[in-house]
Amino acid sequence: MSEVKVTELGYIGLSVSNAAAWKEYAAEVVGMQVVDEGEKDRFYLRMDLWHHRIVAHVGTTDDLEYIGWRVGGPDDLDAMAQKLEQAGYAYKRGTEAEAKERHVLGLIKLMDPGGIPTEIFWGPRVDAGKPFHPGRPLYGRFVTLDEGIGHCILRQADDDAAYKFYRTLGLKGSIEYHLPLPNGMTAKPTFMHCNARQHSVAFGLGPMPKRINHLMIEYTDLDDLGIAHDLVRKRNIDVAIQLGKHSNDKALTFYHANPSGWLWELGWGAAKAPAQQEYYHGDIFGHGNEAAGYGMDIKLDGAS
Ligand code: MBD
Ligand code: FE
Repeated sequence: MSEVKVTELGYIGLSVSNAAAWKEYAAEVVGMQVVDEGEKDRFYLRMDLWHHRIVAHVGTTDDLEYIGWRVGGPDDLDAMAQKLEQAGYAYKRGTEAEAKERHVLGLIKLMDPGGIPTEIFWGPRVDAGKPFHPGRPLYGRFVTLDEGIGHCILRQADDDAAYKFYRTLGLKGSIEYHLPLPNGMTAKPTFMHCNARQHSVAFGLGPMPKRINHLMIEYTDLDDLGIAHDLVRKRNIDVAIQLGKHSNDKALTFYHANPSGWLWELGWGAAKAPAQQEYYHGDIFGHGNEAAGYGMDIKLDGAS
C-alpha cells in the first residue's frame, strides 16, 4: 500500500442562504477577507494568501457542500486515487473545468462514508502578490499555512467506517473523550490529524441535522479571539459553548452560531498533534453549555 497522505484540510464549500449576512459576519466578526468576483452564485472568504479558503455558494441548504483535502502534487493525487481504489472507495476524476472552478490544478471527487462530498486536490491558487487584508483590524493572523483551515466535526453514521476512510486518506488519531450525553449515553468522539494541527476532522458526537456541526478557526493572537468574543456578545449571537480550554488540543475556544445556524468555534493557542494517543473525561476549564439546539449539548465541562 502506498504511503501517500493528505497534507491539510485545504478548503471547504458552504451553501449560504443569506449572502449579505454572511459577508458582514465573516468580515466584521471573524475578520476574514470577503472576495466578490462578480459571480452571482458565490463569493469567497480569504484567510491567508490563498485565493480563498472558503467558497460561499448562495443556496438554500445552509450546510457544508464539500470539503477539500490537499495532497502535495500530481503524483500524490495519482497515488491517492490508486490507494482509494484498492481500498474499495469509488471516486471520479475531476475534469479540467471542475479544477478551474475550484482554483486548483487537479482533483478527484468522492463521498466519505457519512455522505460528505469529499474532494482531494493538489495545486491551490495562491495569490502571493495580494496581501491578506482582514475584514476587521487584527493584531495577528489566522493559523493556516501547512496546518490548513482549521477543523471540522462531520456527521457520520458509522464511526468505524469513518475511521477506516480517514485512515485511508492518511489521517491518524483515535477516540479522545468519553463524555456524558443528555440521554444518559456516552459520546466517544474520534479526532484525527494529518499535520501539526491537533485535529483536522472529528466525528462521533451523536446524530446531527447537518453534515457539519462546527468549523474551528484559530487566531495567532489571543486579543483577536477576545475581540471576536466581544463582537459575538455585542451582536447577541447565540453562544452554544462558552469560553473554555479543551483537554486534547489545549485551545482556548468558544462556539457560536454563524448566519447559517450551525457553529463556528473560534480559538487560540492550540497545541500540536501528539505522537501518542490519550483520552479525557472533560475539558480543562470553562466550555459550559449555553444556547441549546446546536448539536453540542454534550457536557465538556465535566472535569473541574
Ligand atoms: C474540539 O475541538 C471539540 O470540538 C470537542 C467537542 C472536543 C475537543 C476539541
Ligand atoms: Fe472543535
